[in-house]
Amino acid sequence: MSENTSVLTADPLAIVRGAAAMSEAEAAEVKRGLLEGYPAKIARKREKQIVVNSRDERGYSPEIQANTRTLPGVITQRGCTYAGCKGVVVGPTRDILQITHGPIGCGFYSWLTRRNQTRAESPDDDNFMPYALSTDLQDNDIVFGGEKKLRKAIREAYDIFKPKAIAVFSTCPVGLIGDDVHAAARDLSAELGITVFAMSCEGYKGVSQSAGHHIANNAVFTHVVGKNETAPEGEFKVNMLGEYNIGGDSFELERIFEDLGITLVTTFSGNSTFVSMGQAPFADLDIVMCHRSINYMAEMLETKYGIPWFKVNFIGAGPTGKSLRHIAEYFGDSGLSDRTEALIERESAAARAVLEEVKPRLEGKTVLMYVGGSRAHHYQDLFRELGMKVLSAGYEFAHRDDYEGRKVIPDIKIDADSRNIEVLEVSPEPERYAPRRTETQLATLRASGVPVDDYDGMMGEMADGTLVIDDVSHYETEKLIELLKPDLLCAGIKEKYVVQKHGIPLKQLHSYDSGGPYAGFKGAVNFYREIDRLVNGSVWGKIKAPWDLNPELSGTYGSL
Ligand code: CFM
Repeated sequence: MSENTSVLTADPLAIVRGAAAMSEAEAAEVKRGLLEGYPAKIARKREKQIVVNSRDERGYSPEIQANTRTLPGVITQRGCTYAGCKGVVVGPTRDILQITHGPIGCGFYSWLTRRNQTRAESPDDDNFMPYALSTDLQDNDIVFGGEKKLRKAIREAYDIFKPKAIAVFSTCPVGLIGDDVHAAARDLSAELGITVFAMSCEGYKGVSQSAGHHIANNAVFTHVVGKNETAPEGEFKVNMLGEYNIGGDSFELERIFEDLGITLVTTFSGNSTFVSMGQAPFADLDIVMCHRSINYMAEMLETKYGIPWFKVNFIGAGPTGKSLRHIAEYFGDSGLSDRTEALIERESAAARAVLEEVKPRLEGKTVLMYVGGSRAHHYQDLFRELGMKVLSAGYEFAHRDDYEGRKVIPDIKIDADSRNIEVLEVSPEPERYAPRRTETQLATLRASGVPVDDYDGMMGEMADGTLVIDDVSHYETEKLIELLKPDLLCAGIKEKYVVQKHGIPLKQLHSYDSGGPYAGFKGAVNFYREIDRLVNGSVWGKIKAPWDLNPELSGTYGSL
């Protein structure tokens, strides 16, 4: 069966991955085209980060270089460590009051820009998400120190909001001037009688936002997880890790879990609270959506409390069904399994009906996807459902394991930049450690295809001949458009308008533009319709790029 099998003869939601639209030789030609515009030194480095996928008989992909510094002068789409810590992992939790210790710009630009939604449940349920609190450091503070100002800010914030917890985020200058944010947090925690914790997540701390994820995982695990002793009710208790409720994705998944009788103890951290994260050790299973940002938490929860985890993907109707079946299999309850099958059948029918309508208009169209650290993978099956071909995909800041699978973790070289980020020493907690499944039970689950404690990475699921690109640069994006002439590009706001000026639609897979949810069955239907509208819109052929109308400025490299 090929990927292009008609909707009339095969189930479009069956997960069948077919051949690539390019041969390996054609992909290698594109790679050469990308590198030839660079000075030799830069081309040598980029060469290791641009890989033609070609799996061996075990399904192993070639090695890709990832999580290394972007070269000076290359325009990257990456973000900073503060962004990964504040904006991504801790940010979506509505009842932790968050203070940015730094100049006002860092707080301002992380203020409601990620579309992570939340829903307070009652008038007593704190929701601080609309606020942006900053110490607004000035030149004077940089010279004489900002710690006093931070202490004052924490007290003032407490007096106004009376929160249960306060988190403090360090920006670049804080690390440079040496403010002891942790001492301030400790003292204020004792003084105010609430949880106050600080993170040394200065923007430059790592090579990208990925370092900020790790720092946030450590802080939340240390200061929040396990701090709420009230056990949640429920038969099938699950934590969902790495789902941040962009465009309402978590709301859609919460609806499905509720329908199935699955208790979501907490999410890290879409639509989450300090209160629910504190209950995480009561769950019997951790499901991991975004491996890159939260795999540290999954491992620590397993080591300390004995909760197994596995990777899920709720993007696409097929993957959603598969992930739900894995959860049902883990719990091994016939009632839950029956409810799961009934829900899949019901909701897949609606997805198939929409596919029958839109697929003939999209079949065979091509897409390039360069997103973050997990979505470039998650969206591939959704495009396959539409009959579209992913020619090339890549992450901005993922690590080799997100590309090649966790099996390569022992081979990853730890460089100075990674050594900068603390790895917490975690051991089983004597009172609370209880392995939820025996080794034999876990082995049985693995044998039936549940990826317990594992993630296979993006490349293993991509066809041979697809071009995998780490930390794609602005120059390369334009060159890829010239060489591959895709029908659609998926990336973020930094790329959006340049790509559209080329007459090619761009769907933002970070913020979802103004759309979503795209997770779950209903989300998949939203995405099918959105992509149909975008790709088949008549406006694109009418666009004339400004650089086609006016001569462009040209320049040469000063040195090679
Ligand atoms: Fe995980 Fe994310 Fe992503 Fe990410 Fe992000 Fe995001 Fe992303 Mo933008 S946590 S790695 S740091 S799935 S903000 S919700 S869309 S780059 S692919």
